[in-house]
Amino acid sequence: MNRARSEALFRQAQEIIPGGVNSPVRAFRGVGGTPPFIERGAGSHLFDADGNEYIDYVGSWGPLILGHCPAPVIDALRQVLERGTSFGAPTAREVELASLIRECVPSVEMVRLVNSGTEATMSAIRLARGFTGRDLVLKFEGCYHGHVDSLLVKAGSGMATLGIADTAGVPPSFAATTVTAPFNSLASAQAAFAERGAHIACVIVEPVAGNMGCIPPAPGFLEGLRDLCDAHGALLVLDEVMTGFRLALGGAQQLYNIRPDLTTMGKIIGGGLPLAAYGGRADIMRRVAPTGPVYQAGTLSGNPLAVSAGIAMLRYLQAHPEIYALLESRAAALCAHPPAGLTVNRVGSMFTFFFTPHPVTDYESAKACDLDAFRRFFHWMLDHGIYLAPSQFEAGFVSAAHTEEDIRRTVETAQAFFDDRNRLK
Ligand code: HOZ
Repeated sequence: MNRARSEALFRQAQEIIPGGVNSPVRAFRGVGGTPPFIERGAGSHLFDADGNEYIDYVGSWGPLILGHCPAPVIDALRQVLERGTSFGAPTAREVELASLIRECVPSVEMVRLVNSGTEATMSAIRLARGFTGRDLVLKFEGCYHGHVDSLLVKAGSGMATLGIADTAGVPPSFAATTVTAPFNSLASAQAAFAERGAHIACVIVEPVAGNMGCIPPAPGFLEGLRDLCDAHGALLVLDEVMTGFRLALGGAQQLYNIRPDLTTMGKIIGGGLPLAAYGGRADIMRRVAPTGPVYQAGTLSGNPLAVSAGIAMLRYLQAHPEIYALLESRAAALCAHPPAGLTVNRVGSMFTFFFTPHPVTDYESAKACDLDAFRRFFHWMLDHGIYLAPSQFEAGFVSAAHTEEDIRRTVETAQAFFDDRNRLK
């Protein structure tokens, strides 16, 4: 596959942008080589600067549940584009989107719109601290909640890919406000509460982890966290940036029947534009300025373009509940017959092929995968026109735009890799 233009662009980019990318996970550091520079997307396919075509399972890292350029979102954007790109003042559309979010996610009684998942989680834990008057946050190893200072402790996603345990630039006193426990270990969370429960403001968790690869919650794990929070007066924050509107219209909390105190949302909620949100119990959300003392703000928050895209996306999903069954069946077909030696984790349209024969249930078991075999598999797939996340520690996403033919081609291409066992060595 010719990637001469991408290679030239990557060389140029590295002169002027750190690592040549505007977010580390795009740099291919975990797999080596040159990332294709993308020119356009259509449905389930991506096209790079050299004219190569790929079936896309990254989906912009989650937002594109309808694929690239879905008509409802693009039409909505066209309609608002010429009326102004930002006002820094309230608009009717923000009320419409907030109401829609509440309809889809009933635990979100009030909501504040922000621009990124990082802003959402940063604001949610500030609010949890302001509401409870406590300082500590319990997070889980391998979960990633954006690049918030105190949450970059034992974090997944790019930190896992680059092998960075704890980032430079975060004062030890900030990191000390974070208590960690292994994902899916309720006993460890119980121990943390037994030791420091009076100081824990909140537990923040990805209900289905997506940032150490896809890892479902063990039965009783989320319920146990809910009980622990209730018993100790802490708040439960579900980070649904990845799972929200994807695993069900009401997110993972609908799927697992868990009612959090606060929820963070991003990705799908903005229809592919920069928009995120945090929301939850009204008595907690009223503590946000200007009604309460917890300050949080943003010039572009509630931006009219992003909000219009978000409304179009959520309205479409609400009007087409059959999409979730379609996603389930496409993703199930993709993951149906894992070759020996591979563990496939999947929840709905989120999945990861882990290069280990053992169950992957937490960060330790994810880190035990054969990263070199993953690297060879990744490049084999890419060279055959299948675009996967360039890291063992990321989830893949199936969209409603993926066709049976896309899935068939992907399965066949993967099978061809495994048919030659030597490729695994
Ligand atoms: N949560 C995404 C990756 N796991 C974020 C993408 C990024 O860091 O650019």
